[in-house]
Amino acid sequence: MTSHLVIRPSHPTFAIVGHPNKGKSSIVATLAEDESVAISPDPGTTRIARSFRMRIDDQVLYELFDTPGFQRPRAILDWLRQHERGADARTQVVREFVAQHANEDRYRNEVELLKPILAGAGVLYVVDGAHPYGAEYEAEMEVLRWTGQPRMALINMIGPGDYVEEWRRALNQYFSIVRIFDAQRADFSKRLELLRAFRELGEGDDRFSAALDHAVNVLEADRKERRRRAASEITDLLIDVLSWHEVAPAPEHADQAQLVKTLSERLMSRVRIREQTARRSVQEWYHHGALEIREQAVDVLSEDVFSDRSFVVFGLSTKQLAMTGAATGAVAGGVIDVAAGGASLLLGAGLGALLGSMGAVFGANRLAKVQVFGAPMGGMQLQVGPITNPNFPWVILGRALLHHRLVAERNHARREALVVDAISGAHLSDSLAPEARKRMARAFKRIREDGGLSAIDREQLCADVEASIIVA
Ligand SMILES: Nc1nc2c(ncn2[C@@H]2O[C@H](COP(=O)(O)OP(=O)(O)OP(=O)(O)O)[C@@H](O)[C@H]2O)c(=O)[nH]1
Ligand SMILES: [Mg+2]
Repeated sequence: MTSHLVIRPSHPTFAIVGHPNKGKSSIVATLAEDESVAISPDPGTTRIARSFRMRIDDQVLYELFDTPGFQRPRAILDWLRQHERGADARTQVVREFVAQHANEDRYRNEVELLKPILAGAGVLYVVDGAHPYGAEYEAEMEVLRWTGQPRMALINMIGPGDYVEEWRRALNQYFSIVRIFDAQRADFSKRLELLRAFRELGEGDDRFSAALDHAVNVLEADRKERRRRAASEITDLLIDVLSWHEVAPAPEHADQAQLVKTLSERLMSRVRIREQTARRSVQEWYHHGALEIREQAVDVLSEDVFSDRSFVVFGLSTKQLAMTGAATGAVAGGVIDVAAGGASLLLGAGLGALLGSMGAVFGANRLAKVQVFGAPMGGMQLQVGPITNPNFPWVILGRALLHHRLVAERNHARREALVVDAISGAHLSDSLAPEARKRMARAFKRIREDGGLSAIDREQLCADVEASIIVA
């Protein structure tokens, strides 16, 4: 029964249609992973039909048309019935309706939403299962039946009510496939499920189902690829922030405490910026480039990376650290531990006086190594960094993993800022096997000592980071 299908583009196309304000655009945003789709509580937000293509690597997997809601379904249906000349001519009559009313403001919405359907798009009719069914929807469903295009109904749930069963009874009269799909909460697996259901809309058209199978395969492979890239980005972030240091000339008469402070701040600022850059990359891969992370007292992701709270929430526990340290010798030997946090200070000539002011200079965290040495051209140099606090890399890793998880799970229909509380952040220790933890601790130590990692060690660290990413 494919004779009524208009010649399709090489990828499947769907028109998302329905009553105003029922989540049509939200479904488009979710399925196309597009944060630019206009969504709002005001009915009539979408005013013209607009196409959104789901692309991976410049390959279009499918195309969705966001459309305005029905305005005068009864009036159209009356018109169609008046012009009826047999079931075989119904699609043609719809076409005539569009041709004759293309420039009429009265039917602007209907003309807009019918155009992509008449051009061959499958119909996805969206209703709100949280609100009761009403006879006013019948005209919409009947008009859609007249188009003769394959049709599926999606029950979205906007709010707490549950009228799914009555909706099902009504929708089954008009649609061969009826599915519940939560526009805002549907995760990746729910989206794939829906794409698999779309296959049935092809009604035996092999090219159509093959294209959707292909889309599912590409999306699954891409999901893994994003995870791999995230792991690689997080690995480079760790290597950067653990190897960096700041150096400045330190003349005998200089205010060295002030100099340490300045260099520390410079180093910390670079770390913060680097973390932001990593986050932005991850968000872009998940098509969440504009996602905002809201500053809130309870929001651990907007918590400063150097705050005590970050260390408690994201770092390893003292016991885990001690075990890790014992395994690698990371905190043992040769250095003076100034603070309980594990800072190690190598005191250079003339720096003894600094010891007393360290607390003020580094705040509560006492993070980095401070050294003074002779500059190649004579005189002294002061170096702050690399950051030696043993918990610091775990804090960076914990924050990056939580950020990744929230972004990967984030549905594109949701527009409010990403707000996270500490409770939702799974602690690092949950996702790291002890062996991996020891291996990573050794890598962190090597980065700090050697200023980087060999290709092979980097690969191992990257694999350990990837394994610790919780799959969304
Ligand atoms: N809680 C909740 N709200 C939703 C859901 N889907 C949509 N909304 C909200 O409902 C409102 C309308 O959503 P849109 O996606 O703009 O609806 P639309 O059907 O495209 O609306 P028009 O373009 O105006 O016809 C927005 O405020 C959405 O955030 C959902 O699954 N759950
Ligand atoms: Mg809309």
